[in-house]
Amino acid sequence: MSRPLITENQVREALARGETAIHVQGDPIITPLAATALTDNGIYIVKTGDHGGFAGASEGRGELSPVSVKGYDTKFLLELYATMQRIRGFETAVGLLFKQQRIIGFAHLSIGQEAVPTGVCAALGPEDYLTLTHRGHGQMVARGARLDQMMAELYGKVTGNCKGKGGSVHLHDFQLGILGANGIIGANLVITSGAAMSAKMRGTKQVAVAFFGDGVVNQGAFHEALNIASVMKLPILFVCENNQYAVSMSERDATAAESIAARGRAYLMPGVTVDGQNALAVYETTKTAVERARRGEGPFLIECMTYRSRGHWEGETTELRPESERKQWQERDPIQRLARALIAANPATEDQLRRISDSVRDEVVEAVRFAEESAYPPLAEALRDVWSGEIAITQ
Ligand SMILES: Cc1ncc(C[n+]2csc(CCOP(=O)(O)OP(=O)(O)O)c2C)c(N)n1
Ligand SMILES: [Mg+2]
Repeated sequence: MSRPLITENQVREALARGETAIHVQGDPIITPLAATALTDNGIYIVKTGDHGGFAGASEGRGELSPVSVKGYDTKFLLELYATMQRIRGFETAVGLLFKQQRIIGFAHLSIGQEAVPTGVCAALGPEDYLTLTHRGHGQMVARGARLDQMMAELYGKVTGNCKGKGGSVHLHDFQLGILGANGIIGANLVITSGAAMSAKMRGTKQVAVAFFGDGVVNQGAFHEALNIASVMKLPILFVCENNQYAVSMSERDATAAESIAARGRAYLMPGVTVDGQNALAVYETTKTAVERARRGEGPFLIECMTYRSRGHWEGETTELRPESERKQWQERDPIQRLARALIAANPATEDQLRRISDSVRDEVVEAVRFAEESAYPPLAEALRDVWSGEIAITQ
């Protein structure tokens, strides 16, 4: 097959149509003038063959895929819907409680990104491992963690996951295989490689999943983790929640790559971009990646295109992202998209969906009550379970 040619004219035409990518089949020849125009205007070349072939994969970055509920069990679909609502309900409450200073410290919310952890966790088995980011509430909830324990941790109460001493960025649940959220971005990737290596050595068929943000992919830890995973064919899934910003730095301005998925392919593993506002697309790709890893065929990188609707952290007062962009992504709300598909194809009624949201609201209210009524850890416990020498504490 002859290689496609990309000329400067094609780039100008794509630009005039307001497109951000040119799709080609195979490996293109790019003329020097076209190369300059691509770089100057931030237009990507997307090789369709690279992305195709995997369930759920989308052709370009930021493009929506149809939310098609046909062929799925209704119970499964309603579970996905309930999980996304549970994440949204929990985090909406956290945002309010933060404003009221009931919760202090840091809280990074993932409102708008719920389809990613929901789709990923639906494809995992109970024995699998996960490591989470600083924006990890959704990942905890999607895995089935207790809302009351999480809320208590955010309140700094003794009934929390870290006995009130870790807060939002140190959530974990070993019984659910959640090896921990991590405040050091990128650090969880190498920990996940270790977990996957252990599973491989023990022959357990477990898979380890590392969630990470787009802000991680230019760090050494990212490259170390991908390289060793590929060299040793580790059963690991690298799941990028590409919400397009690291604090206020746009991913396009920070990363010299056609896509983050391409970084996976550079390390000789499949790298696929998925519509991260579609829980079913995320689920399908994850399922393929999990099956492949369990067969011993090694790692997989899934780049989920999404957007956070809040600031980097609660308490951030500036908003540097364009209003039009925020509005565009609000219209791609993953919960609304699934709700519309469920109602249109008829496996659920509006009433049924409302009952689910009501019951989630009750769960969140109960979690807040639990946290409010729990005690703070006693002073004598302050240095227990933490990295410290023996120091006597006096009141
Ligand atoms: C090693 C390290 N460098 C810098 C920081 C400060 N920091 C915290 S979150 C963040 C941005 C992370 O962006 P991204 O990975 O895209 O995740 P997102 O916040 O968008 O979910 C930075 C730079 C950190 N926690 N760790
Ligand atoms: Mg980000």
